Amino acid sequence: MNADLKQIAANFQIEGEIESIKPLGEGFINDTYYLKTVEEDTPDYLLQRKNKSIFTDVPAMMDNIERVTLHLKEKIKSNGGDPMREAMTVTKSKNNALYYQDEEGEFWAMCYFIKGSVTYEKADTPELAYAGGRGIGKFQAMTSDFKGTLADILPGFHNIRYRFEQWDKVLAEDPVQRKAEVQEEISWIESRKEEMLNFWKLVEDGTIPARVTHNDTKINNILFDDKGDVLCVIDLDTVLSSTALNDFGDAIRSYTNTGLEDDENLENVSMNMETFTAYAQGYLKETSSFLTKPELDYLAFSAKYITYEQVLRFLMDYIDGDNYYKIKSPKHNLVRTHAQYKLLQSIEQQFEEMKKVVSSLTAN
Ligand code: GN1
Ligand code: MG
Repeated sequence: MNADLKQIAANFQIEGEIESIKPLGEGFINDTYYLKTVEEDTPDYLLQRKNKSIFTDVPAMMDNIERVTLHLKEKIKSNGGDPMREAMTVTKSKNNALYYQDEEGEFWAMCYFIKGSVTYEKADTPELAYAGGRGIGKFQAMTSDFKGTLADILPGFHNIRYRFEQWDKVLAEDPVQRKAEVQEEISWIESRKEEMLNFWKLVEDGTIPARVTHNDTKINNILFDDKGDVLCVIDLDTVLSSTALNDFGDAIRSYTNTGLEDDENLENVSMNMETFTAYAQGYLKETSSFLTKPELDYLAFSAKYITYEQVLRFLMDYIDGDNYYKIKSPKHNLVRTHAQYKLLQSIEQQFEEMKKVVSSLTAN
């Protein structure tokens, strides 16, 4: 075991003795480790080094997480649930802080590992998609009366107007001379600009309301139990005040993809209508009582919006010289761009059908 990691972990209020600390998962942003304790009756933990070049205010981020999870726990308790299993629990440092900062200035945070929980990289069955939809739906239902404001720790995160500002800047600079090579890909972004801005205007003028949102609802950010029901939502780094549509759209981008997010074989990639329907069913079961008409009207569109945004973000990172996402090969961000574009095209082709599904699920 890495001695430094053990030293870092020792700064948190851990129950039990550390047995091992091993790297876990495929996150693109933070580094995550699984900390196992020796004793059977003490919890295991997840230790994370937060990416401080992306999360420039880790204390504010951790404060958002703590306030949202405490709110969730109150709700779960009053519903007779188990707050330690149905919400994430932050483990504090020995100084009672929500993070620990090491000598190099790196920020570390810890949370309980929920025993018996399972994560998936793909939604292989409609049942799993239905359960995932209910999970995010419940999260939004339980936070719908959250009082207070969340710090905007990632300004402009799913704001396409802000993304276009970044985009124009990166294209103007073309720092590693890759622009010439991706002219076609650039046209995919440019040709849909207006459509995306027209939607975002409705968020800006309040037609579509702001709520507590997760903002990173891919399937591997949900913990399921061994029966396939959702236990809780994890990876709360991006909890922000934004539109609920981002959470629906990002989940559809992840759950309905018949291929991988970075599939090299584009034949594998498409939007699966059955998975879409199942996710929408689960989600609307929990949320249709409080979502507004404009939100319901744009629910299907949000899948287009977030998938488009993801094409833009991967392509922009490629043109910028791969500074944001971790990559596994030199053209990884370009491979991701192509795979997500294929998914976007598939969503566009099935868009009318998607809207019909949402209408039929919300008609009463
Ligand atoms: C990142 O950290 P991770 O892998 O859960 C990213 C998301 C992207 C996603 C693409 C803070 O999420 O916005 O949609 O990769 N998170 C951040 O898979 O940028
Ligand atoms: Mg994650």
